[in-house]
Amino acid sequence: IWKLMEKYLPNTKEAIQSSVVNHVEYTLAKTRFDFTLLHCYQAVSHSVRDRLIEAFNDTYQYFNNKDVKYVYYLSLEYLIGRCLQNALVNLELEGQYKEAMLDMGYNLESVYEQEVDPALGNGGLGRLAACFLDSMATLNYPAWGYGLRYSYGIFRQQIKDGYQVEVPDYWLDRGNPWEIERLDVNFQIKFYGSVTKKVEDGKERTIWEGSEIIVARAYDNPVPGYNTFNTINLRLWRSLPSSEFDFKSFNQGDYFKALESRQRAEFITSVLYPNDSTYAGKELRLKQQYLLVSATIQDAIRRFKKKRKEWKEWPKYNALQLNDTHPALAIVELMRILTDIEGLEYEEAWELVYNSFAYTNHTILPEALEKWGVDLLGNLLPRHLEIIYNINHIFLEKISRKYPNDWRKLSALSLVEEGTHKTIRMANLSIVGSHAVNGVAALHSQLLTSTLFKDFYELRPTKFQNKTNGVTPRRWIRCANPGLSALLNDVVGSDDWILDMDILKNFQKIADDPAIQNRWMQVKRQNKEKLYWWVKERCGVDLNIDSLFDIQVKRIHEYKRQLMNILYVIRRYLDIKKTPAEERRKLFVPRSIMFGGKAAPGYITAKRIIRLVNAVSQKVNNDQEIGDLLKVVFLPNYNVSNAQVIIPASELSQHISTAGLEASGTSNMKFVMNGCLIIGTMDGANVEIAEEVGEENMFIFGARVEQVEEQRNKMRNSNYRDYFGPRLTEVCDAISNDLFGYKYDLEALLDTIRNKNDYYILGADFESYCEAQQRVDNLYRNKSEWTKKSILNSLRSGKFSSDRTIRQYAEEIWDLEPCEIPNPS
Ligand code: DL6
Repeated sequence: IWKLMEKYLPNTKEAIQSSVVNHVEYTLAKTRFDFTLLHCYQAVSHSVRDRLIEAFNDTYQYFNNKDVKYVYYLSLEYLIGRCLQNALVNLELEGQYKEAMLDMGYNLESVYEQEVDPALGNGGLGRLAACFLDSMATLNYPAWGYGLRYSYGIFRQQIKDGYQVEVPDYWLDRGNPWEIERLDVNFQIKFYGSVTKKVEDGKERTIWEGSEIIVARAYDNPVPGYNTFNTINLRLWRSLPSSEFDFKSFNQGDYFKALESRQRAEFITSVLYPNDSTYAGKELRLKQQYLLVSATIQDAIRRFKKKRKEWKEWPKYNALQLNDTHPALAIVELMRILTDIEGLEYEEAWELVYNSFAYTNHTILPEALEKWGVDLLGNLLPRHLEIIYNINHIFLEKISRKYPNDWRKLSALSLVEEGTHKTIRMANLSIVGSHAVNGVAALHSQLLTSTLFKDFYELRPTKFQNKTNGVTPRRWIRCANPGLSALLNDVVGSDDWILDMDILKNFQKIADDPAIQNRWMQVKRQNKEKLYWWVKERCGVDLNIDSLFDIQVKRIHEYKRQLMNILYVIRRYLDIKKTPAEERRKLFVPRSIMFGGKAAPGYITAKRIIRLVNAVSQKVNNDQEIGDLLKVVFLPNYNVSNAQVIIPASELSQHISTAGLEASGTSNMKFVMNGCLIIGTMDGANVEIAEEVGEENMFIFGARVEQVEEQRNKMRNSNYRDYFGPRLTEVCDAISNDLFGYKYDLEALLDTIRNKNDYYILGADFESYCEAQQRVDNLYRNKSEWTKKSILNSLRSGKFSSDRTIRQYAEEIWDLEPCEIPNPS
């Protein structure tokens, strides 16, 4: 690829160095004789961005010439992580930059460390969107990502006195060398106001006059594909005041009032809502959603109009994917523009909308299902509410013709939830307005059609699909784990696996080869050393590198059951203490158990779980008797760049949600690719991981989906001491007896599982979890067997590349063809 690029910017060592130095001088206005590491990072990034821009401009020019169909991926969240290394890897220029920088006295790794982690997402959903963009670019699909440029991303987590403290993440304070502000790409966004009807030429027209008008401005972020010249765009919108904004107050001399309303406009994209799996219900959030949706639809329409095609060709040229229901108003916005502004008939417009939209569901947790109050929606977007009512009316008429007098069905399918507080069900709107609906793992998709969306499924079964998630091997192996990457290159004889992870399956016999096993263990050890220093520096804990690195990193949530993990840690601690000193090393494998993840700021129980982990950590790590047999650490501020250090170093990885509640999980896939063994329940994508790598290479435990309700009933009908059994009860008693302090918080935490209230069935699964943990210890003693399984996990993880997922979306939902731009030379 860099050969191809030479026709553009040359990539010799000297050319790279001179482009970096030029940026130091001309972009940063620093002298070449005196600049800091941060300046160096900024100059290197600008130099790489120059190369991206060449590809980026050519890509869209080419797409345009080829008259392609585009997919528009709409997401309120993108957890893209650091850009520099990823761009260099995808451009295949990392080696050249490394050499060029070394020659100038800079270690490229330290330059990477200067980049702040753009964290414009909460967790799995946002990171999935970022992996998808990488795959869309790599597979040459004509795609656009659309999102919001929040000034503040997900908060930075600090741990003070064992509690989570949230610190604002103003990620732009050192500028952002990757983005391109498009001063010429601005769209007006309206809010509030009133709707009137007018008859023109014998035809009724609806006019919505918004009373607050702001502007959405585009910020483009090039996304390079790997092993291709194609570079696509992630376009993020920022809210700004419109030029005529509060012109009146300004003219009347009320300068401050005018400025105040300007600030109100800027406020819309200022902060990402930090909730994962709960819906916010706030007007500002609805404004964010509508801003994304309206600007994106206007942009897509502008692009389509340049083609000078008839409206009926819209679906032939446009696929719009809704990343959950957050951007679902796009359905309504397109209907509004087509009918109110472009003058299409309702049925005609609906056909175009229906055939272009598709919707991905990411959760069945009831608290995450978006429902907007009609009062709020009707006030902010009065015309949209009218259109929703209209869609619902026409839809329900069809339903009542098909199922006369079936009131239950009618009420379940309706877009409107009646009650004292009437709401609009965004999932129902998304389903009705889309030609395809998918879940994100086989089990999840099956649960959607048999429970949450059952009535919709019965109505039109062919609409429902599964698209099991995936993750990009570029970031999660090639960037995060260079040691493993080099090893896989040697095993395969090339780096072809980066684009075709399935070929790794052909090399399974190496799992038994002692020489490979040794190298494999060396790579893992190097990664463990890196994490060792990370932990020492940030947490002040000295880990034993030879201990088993056992890690659970993900958002803190009751259904993910970090609580079960820490209760088991206590169980282990008590057991070690009960064992005579001379027996301990025979019975227990030394373990370093690490937790990481953010709790939503208002989620008290999640915050208490963090408190408990830190309380246990304090007690256990300072217990001289225990030494290095058990260490417990809370890893602060889990984010993408930290994940790139943590995941490759992990040996055991915990994915232990209550069966049926984790839609898919994606970190499970990253861990498996990096040769970690999973201890997990049969939930989400774990089920398919077990199919691929073999159950014998994982530690599966716990109730299956169909047993969960039965377990809940058992709890309701018994005393918790009987239901928990003596081992878990003893753990709870130890906490209650103040072994770890913080009694008030911890008692309240225990109450979430005692008192007939163990919704996430920790009590029911605890014993089988302990047994699975025993199997872990037994296997870890046999280094060769453990390593063999680690190798097999990695070599059999091909299905979980996001390239496979994106191909399926393109072929089975978007009807999209790849379009690779030719060799520029
Ligand atoms: O599909 C990506 C990711 C799944 O892997 C997780 O299992 C699921 O919890 C997560 N869902 C969310 C909830 N968002 N909403 N709505 O982040 O999606």
